[in-house]
Amino acid sequence: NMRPTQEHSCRRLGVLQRHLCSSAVHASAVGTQPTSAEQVDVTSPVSVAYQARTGINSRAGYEALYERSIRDPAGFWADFARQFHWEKPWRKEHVRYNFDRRKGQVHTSFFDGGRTNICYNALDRHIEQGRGSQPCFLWEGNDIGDDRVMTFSEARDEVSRLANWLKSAGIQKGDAVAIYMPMICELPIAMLACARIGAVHTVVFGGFSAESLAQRMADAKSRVLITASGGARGKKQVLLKQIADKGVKLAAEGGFKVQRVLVCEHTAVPRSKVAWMEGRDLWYGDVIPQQDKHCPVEWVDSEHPLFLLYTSGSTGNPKGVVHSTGGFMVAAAVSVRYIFDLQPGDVYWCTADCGWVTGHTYLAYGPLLCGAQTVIFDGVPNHPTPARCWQIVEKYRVRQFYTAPTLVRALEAQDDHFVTDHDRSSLRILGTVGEPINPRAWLWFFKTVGEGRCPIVDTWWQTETGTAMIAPLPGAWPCVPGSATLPFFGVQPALLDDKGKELQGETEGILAIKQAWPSTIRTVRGDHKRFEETYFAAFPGYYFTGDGCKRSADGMYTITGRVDDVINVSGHRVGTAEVEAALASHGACIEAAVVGFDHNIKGQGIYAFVTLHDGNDYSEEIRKDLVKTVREQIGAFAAPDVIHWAPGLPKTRSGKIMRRILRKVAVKKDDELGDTSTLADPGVVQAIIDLRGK
Ligand code: 6R9
Repeated sequence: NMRPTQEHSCRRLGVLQRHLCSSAVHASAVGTQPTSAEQVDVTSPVSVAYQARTGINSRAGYEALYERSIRDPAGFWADFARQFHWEKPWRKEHVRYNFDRRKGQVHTSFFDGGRTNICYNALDRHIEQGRGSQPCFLWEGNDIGDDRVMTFSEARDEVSRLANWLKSAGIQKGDAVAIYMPMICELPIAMLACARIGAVHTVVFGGFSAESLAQRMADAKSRVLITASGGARGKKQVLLKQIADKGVKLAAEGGFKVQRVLVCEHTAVPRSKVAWMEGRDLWYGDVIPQQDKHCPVEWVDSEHPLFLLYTSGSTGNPKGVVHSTGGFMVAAAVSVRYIFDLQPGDVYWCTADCGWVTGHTYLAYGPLLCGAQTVIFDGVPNHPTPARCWQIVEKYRVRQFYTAPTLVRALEAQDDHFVTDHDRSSLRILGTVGEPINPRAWLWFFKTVGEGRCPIVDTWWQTETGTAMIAPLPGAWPCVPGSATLPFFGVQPALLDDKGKELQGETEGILAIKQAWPSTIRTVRGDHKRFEETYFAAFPGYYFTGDGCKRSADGMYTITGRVDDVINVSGHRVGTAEVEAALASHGACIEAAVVGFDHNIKGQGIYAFVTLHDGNDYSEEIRKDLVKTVREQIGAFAAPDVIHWAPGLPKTRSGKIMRRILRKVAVKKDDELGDTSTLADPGVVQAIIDLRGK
């Protein structure tokens, strides 16, 4: 029973919060129940400093602002946009959107008519305001003692040199540039260099395979690739350039030529170890320092694309999600300011890799736009010991720490002394993203890491939404384990039944969004039709999220997980179709069906049922080879945890695989298979069960 903690925090926070805490007791009693069996009845304190700074000190205070953001989005967002530099102002009625396909093309635009540059606003603006000598990047390498600090001025100089080189390599406004790098300062620098000249960056996570890289470069048509010699992950070396070379070769075989590869030397992999193609490859260290450190800013329309980021859905190849400049800029800054109470100069650490959307919005752009110091960690949380994260928190005196539930669970599994040996008194706000957080992990994060002092902001959002959509405001109401609580400004959630009827009050349904927010996905690169079909066809008039969600009687939202065939592995989205396609590309495999299952650390794991061609042995060797194929085609994080041999797959008479049955077989719930009479061959289920563990 966790009541004492709650009362304790109420006592510490005084009269005003006593009122808030009692309403939280109410909230957790009637709604926002943890989804898992572990019932945890605790709420975190609200932040008094936050209340003083934002003037929002209650749910009512939030509601007043929220209502305006829904009623008058143009006026609401304009008030925030004014803190940035706009070369040309936006029109008064700058918000336009259509989410209803029946009324014409789906589209969104914010700050229509305005011209700006996000790199200028993230760097130059601070320098002009006298903050040039303040740090913006705090880089922490894989090995202890390997670190680097960069100021806003130094970052702008480096960004400008790289931007000048990109121009000399023929990159123009609107061109795509692929970035495939470890977590070094040059990664956000490369993103900003693209933005400076109006080029569109497409960062490919360093854990993706050569095939995935090739596919993305070809789809984006990026003639230039920025990469590194390699990287270090704990004791392991990653030969990034070698993978990149293969990616460039595969793209060429598919008909797309990458013309220039700019390679940063990473200490983990020295130059001498890197294969080289003269004329195509260039060392960053040879060419960038020669460039002019002044590069004029390219002013772009608010709707000019800022970046492309590929993400997995339930079908087909990954989609290139397109985000635009102005709306993304304003929403990134406002959300990190209000959800993380981020102030200029704050030391803020988001553990995400820049290869994922969280790294874009909340490691790079958001904190820089707010003038904060953003920690860039190039290592792994358990190297040299599981204390590494807390050493970093202590070393830099981190104020906000934002991570994924999977990392919380992995560190929770270690002895607590790894945490408590280090001073965490600098921490003010903790955050999670990427997947539902189970109440037990939440509680450990809250009590052991945050010493019961720090609100935990559980932020729900997606690559497509660009910025956080449902998240607590840490000064307005207490956080509740496992719940993202209330929608951020401008976000109007709706819970639908499977026919698209909007459900009211306390309920559970499919989460959809009713009106455009500034960082709405604008399109899918090269395929607007697919964009409309994926996100706006299921329920006309709504953006379809793919997530299930509950709403409590007092309006709090709790995400319950995907309702489509997307598996969330350690917060990484993996499409079942992609893994199935990779398995089926193996010569021995006829067919595969992939489902997710609950996994202690990763949240979900990947469970694959595989049928082999006649004449192939169901052997350990083929099993290993199949896993290798997935690693090679997608990346190590998508490798199946289990391969279960299946002489046939359970299909309906129309040939549809019944994953419902396979999900039960995967977790050994053979008595919960339900109705199997519609299967073309009901006998196949027992045959699969008989092969479990074989
Ligand atoms: C930002 C990001 C999006 C999917 C999303 C949902 C899951 C994200 C969550 C969460 C529960 C949270 N998700 N945040 N589920 N609680 N706080 O993760 O983007 O990689 O596109 O994944 O992740 O299922 O639909 P992305």
